[in-house]
Amino acid sequence: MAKSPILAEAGSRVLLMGNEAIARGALEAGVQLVASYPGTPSSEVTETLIATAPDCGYYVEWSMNEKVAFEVAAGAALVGARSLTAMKNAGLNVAMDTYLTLPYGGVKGGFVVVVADDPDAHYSSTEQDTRALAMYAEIPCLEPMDQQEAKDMTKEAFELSERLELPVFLRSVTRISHASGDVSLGPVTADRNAIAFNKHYKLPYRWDVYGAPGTVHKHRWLHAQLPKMRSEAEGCRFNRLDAVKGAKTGILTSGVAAAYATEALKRLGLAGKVSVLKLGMVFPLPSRMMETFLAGLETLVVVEEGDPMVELQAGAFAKERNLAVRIRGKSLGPVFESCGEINADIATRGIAAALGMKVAEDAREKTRVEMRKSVTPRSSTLCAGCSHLGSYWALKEALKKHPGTHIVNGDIGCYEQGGYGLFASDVKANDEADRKYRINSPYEILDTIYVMGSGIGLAQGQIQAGYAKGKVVAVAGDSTFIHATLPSLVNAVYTGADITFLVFDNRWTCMTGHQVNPSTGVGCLGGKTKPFSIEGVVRSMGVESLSVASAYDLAEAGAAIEGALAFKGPSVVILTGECQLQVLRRTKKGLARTRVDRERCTGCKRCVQLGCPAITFDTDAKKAGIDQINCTDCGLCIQVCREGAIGLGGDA
Ligand SMILES: Cc1ncc(C[n+]2csc(CCOP(=O)(O)OP(=O)(O)O)c2C)c(N)n1
Repeated sequence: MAKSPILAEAGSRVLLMGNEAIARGALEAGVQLVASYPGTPSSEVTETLIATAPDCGYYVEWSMNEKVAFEVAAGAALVGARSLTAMKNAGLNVAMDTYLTLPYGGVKGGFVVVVADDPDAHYSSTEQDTRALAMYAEIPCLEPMDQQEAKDMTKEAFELSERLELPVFLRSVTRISHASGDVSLGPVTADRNAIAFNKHYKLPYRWDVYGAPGTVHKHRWLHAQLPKMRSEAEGCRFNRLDAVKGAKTGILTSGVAAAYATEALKRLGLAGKVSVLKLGMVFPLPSRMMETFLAGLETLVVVEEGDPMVELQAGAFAKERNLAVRIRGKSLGPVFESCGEINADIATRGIAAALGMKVAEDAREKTRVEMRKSVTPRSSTLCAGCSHLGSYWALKEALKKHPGTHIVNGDIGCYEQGGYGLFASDVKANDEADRKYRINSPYEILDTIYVMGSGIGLAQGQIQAGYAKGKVVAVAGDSTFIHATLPSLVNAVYTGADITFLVFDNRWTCMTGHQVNPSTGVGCLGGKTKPFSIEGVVRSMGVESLSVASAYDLAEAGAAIEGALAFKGPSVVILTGECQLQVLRRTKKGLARTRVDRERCTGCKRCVQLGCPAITFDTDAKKAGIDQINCTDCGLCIQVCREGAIGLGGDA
């Protein structure tokens, strides 16, 4: 098999996805340890480094959550190793406690924290801009404008981290991480930092935030690094000033937005006519460069992806120096929307608006609108034969047996699609009378969804506040169970909360691309791991009502859920059923055998309500059907049909 392009020779130019480019940068830097938790759009950084680990020889793991990952990587840096952790925007929130404290003592080996933000929330619960959190932690923040910079910055981030003895933050975004571009490669080093430990390395009790001379002293040490960081920013080759003599207009831009701004200036005929400062290090700002850039400017347009982080820093900078420049961006004299992501069109319109220029109507926008009309609107669905379909069916049937308005608290994973709501236009918002339990679609069963692990905590608050008009339920997948629900489950047992918690155990971290976790029983480099039992963990926490049922056996799953709902106190049901995509990959099964007997089918659509995308419906003949390519023969629709019209009739 051809060697991965990630391992191509130094000097070659290869097409890499941004996340692969980041991984290559880490290889060129001689990374020694990688610990991450998956999260779109960051996962391929670590997936790539898992694939190259056997060739390049370093330690890599999928950790149980981002806090653990951060700590594993930080621990390695304390003993001198070059280490990297990668996570999505929300992942940083989970790591926050250690993340904000570690800089007080800094690091010895280079430590790079890669965070992939998701402006426009393509795959996330929020659009949060984590650059502000680099500033908050008082560590340097790098932001690549393309895949080449993603590679180069990652490599140099390790060196910067060692010069400053601080973690270095590398902020990517979806359009860098998941887009591909040409990248010229440098050499992959075989050099490795020596591993050693010195309790008083350069400072007394260096790695003990409480150690003498105390926490404030360590904070002071961190502040003392700021001038060094500033001088690094000044010399940073990713900060580029193209000053135009006598220009009254300046464009301040960073990261992927710099690529959009460059395109916008071309479209507006402004290239070479306005001064441009492109930042690759967005915290701290390069003061001298900023002074040179801003001198004589009347208008400054800030083009950036995310919050007005550079803009507000520039505003404070100009104010401090009494500069008369008028700043236009997302906050000060806004010319850009403050939410959603930007692109070259938006950058063009924003710059034009700031400068009072007219932009010709974008023909592509018209085409886009036309194209959208010809696309059938669809919500995303769970996969054909997904075990979550069985779990949701069993849950809704069990809940139907109890009167009242039940609350089903969702969580994050493939099963969050249980709250995607197919028919939002039918819903009368805020109309209490219309708040009926929409039980017919598995895509409308969840009432709350926020972040990983939040469902089981919310459920406890609802019940402890006295909610008594229905049952209170929470659901979470196996990876989410391990990542973020354990303390909450202990809490429920401790307080005796009358909630039912369903664990949808499909053995993989599916939503983010089938990464392994302890319930998979396989390590990230292959090979069996110690058996991990969700059941054993739940039992050890003191949960008295605990059952395990197959999500593919609707009678068994239904009975288990009914038993749990009837129990007074915290109850847990583990619904098992391996992800069918993984089963299919292993078994390489051909066409499905499940068939609908059209004679028997009454067209009642009960099978359609299962929500499986392999079930079709002929609206003229009023008969259900099975898409044999998609169907996995999971058997759920066979159990759902009351007419006995579906069975394993076809040829294998
Ligand atoms: C803090 C945080 N980290 C990572 C993610 C990315 N993410 C979304 S769902 C998920 C886990 C999904 O696995 P599991 O709970 O087993 O459910 P499945 O998708 O397999 O049904 C992850 C890691 C996230 N949304 N938030």
